[in-house]
Amino acid sequence: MKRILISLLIFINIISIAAQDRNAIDNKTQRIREEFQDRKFGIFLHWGIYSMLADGEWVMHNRSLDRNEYAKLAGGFYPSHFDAREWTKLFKEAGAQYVTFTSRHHDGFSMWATKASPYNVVDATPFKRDVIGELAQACQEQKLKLHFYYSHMDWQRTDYPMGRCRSCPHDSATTNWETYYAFMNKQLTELLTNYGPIGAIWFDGMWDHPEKEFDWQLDEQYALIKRLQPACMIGNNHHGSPIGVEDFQLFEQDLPGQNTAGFSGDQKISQLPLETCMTMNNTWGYSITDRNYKSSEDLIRRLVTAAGLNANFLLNIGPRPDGKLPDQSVEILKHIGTFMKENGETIYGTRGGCVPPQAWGVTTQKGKKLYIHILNKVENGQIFLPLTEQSITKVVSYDSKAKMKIQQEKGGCRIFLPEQPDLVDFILCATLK
Ligand code: FHN
Repeated sequence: MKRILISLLIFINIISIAAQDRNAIDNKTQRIREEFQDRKFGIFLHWGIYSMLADGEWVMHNRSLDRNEYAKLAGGFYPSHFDAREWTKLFKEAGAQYVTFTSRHHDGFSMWATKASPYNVVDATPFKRDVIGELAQACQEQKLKLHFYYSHMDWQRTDYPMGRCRSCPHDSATTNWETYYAFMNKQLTELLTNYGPIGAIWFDGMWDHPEKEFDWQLDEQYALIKRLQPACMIGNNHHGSPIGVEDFQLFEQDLPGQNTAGFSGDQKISQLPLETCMTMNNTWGYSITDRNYKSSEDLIRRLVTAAGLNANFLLNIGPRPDGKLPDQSVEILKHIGTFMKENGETIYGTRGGCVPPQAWGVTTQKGKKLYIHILNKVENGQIFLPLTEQSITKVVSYDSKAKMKIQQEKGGCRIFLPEQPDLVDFILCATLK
């Protein structure tokens, strides 16, 4: 009997240690996700040999280019001005906290020294430098987290099972999911083994096979990522609600809740961290004709609105084929940097405030501090904050610290504003009771 009791106790002990371990993993995942949310602002980079054609990253598909001819571009890729340190210094000064880089886009060209295929920046170009290696080093120096974009779809490989995008077709007899899947996993293993701690893998392209029955074997692939780097988050731009162990939810060209660009589909906003990615102009990869840049003010307001909606803002740049960033992008980054230097406290580490978005703007919150971002013109010199569970004791201008007159009313608090300054974001700081 005594022996049975002892065995039982040992068994219970093992179970509770296992449960503690599971909690420990959960707590760690929670912390990693929160740290990601705290970072708020990242830079997306779409760079590959497509930049040489200066017509966006879809040029191979859009012009139905022959895969073998397109591949020859690699032989001329020599971005003589590429300087990862210069890039990351600029990103840091702009207030970004992480960088998401296209390790391999849909054209199938890899921007690192992969052994899984010779079609890469080291083996197939005269440049011969490991772009990702240099970027990883520069990000570490600037304490910027590095995320990798990775395309599930591939227009170059003849083993990729073609889906909807059929502009660069290959003989379907060569399709081989097993070799293609093994290739992707080999590449992911390299990316997560050779370049230090990686913040996230950002998948894209799964929508090439909209049919539900197409099996991407995501569970196994996601498990591989977590095995190699447990702290690496997984996001997937499949234009749907998060699946499996995905750590964050992505929105393309729209803030959560919007669907102006048509990529949000019917996805519901989940409890996971959210991230909106957006272009500065209309294209992700470098385009020589696309001068349709949003203004810095517009982009700052979008960044702030994303924060108010509890989402990170991932702002894209398409570097030129010579390795420089487009002048317009550099200018925009400088403006954002000035704004973030002065007002970053009201963005970093905050969450969407207890007052939901209003016609005049949004709120962000850190503990008892509620930051009120007035982004639009207020007509009658006052704003109303609907508050049911909390009340406000004091409101000051974030900038001048001048005290605002407030009036408690049924269902919230009214704030009387001074003449609205001509600012991209007029910020007030309220103290919650
Ligand atoms: O096709 C891509 C596109 O080139 C770009 O990478 C964007 C970024 O979100 N995602 C895809 C379209 O959903």
